[in-house]
Amino acid sequence: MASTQHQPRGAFIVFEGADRAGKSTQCQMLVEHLQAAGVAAELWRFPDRTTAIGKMINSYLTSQAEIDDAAVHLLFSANRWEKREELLRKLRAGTTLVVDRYAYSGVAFTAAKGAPGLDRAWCMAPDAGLPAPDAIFFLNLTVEQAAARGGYGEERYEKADFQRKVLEQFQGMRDSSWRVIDASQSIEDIQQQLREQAGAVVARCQRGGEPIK
Ligand code: DGP
Ligand code: NA
Ligand code: NA
Repeated sequence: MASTQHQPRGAFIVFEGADRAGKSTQCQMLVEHLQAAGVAAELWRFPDRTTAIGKMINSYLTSQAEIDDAAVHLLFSANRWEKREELLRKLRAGTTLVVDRYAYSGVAFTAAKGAPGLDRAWCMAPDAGLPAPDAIFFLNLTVEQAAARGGYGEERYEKADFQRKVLEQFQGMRDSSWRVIDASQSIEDIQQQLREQAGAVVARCQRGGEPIK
């Protein structure tokens, strides 16, 4: 009888949400928790501003450069594509990756601009074929709650009106597989839920996850 042997591998765990939802804090805490529990785990983030493409993206986000909306969208996508092989290599070698933003931010932030022709379908196209996460945690926070956390920063997208549109895009995109976390809870309560849920995903992949595609 044919049976599929699934190799043990690392889990690919993605965090999404609007700015100021607490993703970076929670990702950091989760990775430290996993590592302390003996799990090989790394914290990744997109955009990865350290690459040549990432430096262009950083110039754009900090308003040192103006880049056409479509062109910069493709740069954000290219920044994920250029990390694809390393990402697959790590997962197959058994390392769990906790990733602060991925292609869903890519779609939400460009589609939120409402630029002619750059609808959600157009935005999704360049990311088609990137590895699919094992779990997507969406840290859900209203713009009012986010703003009450001490305000947005200085970067290009960090404005309440724009963040509201980004949230609408996320709501329109998310499906039942997304794990929605109420990000207005305390840091500790959120982390507790993440540890339970992410821990189960990591264990499943360690036992032999579906081959990552
Ligand atoms: P962060 O380093 O997570 O704060 O992200 C920087 C900003 O860039 C943030 O406002 C979200 C936005 N962003 C992240 N990924 C993408 C993407 O793929 N495309 C676009 N247009 N914006 C993105
Ligand atoms: Na930011
Ligand atoms: Na962040």
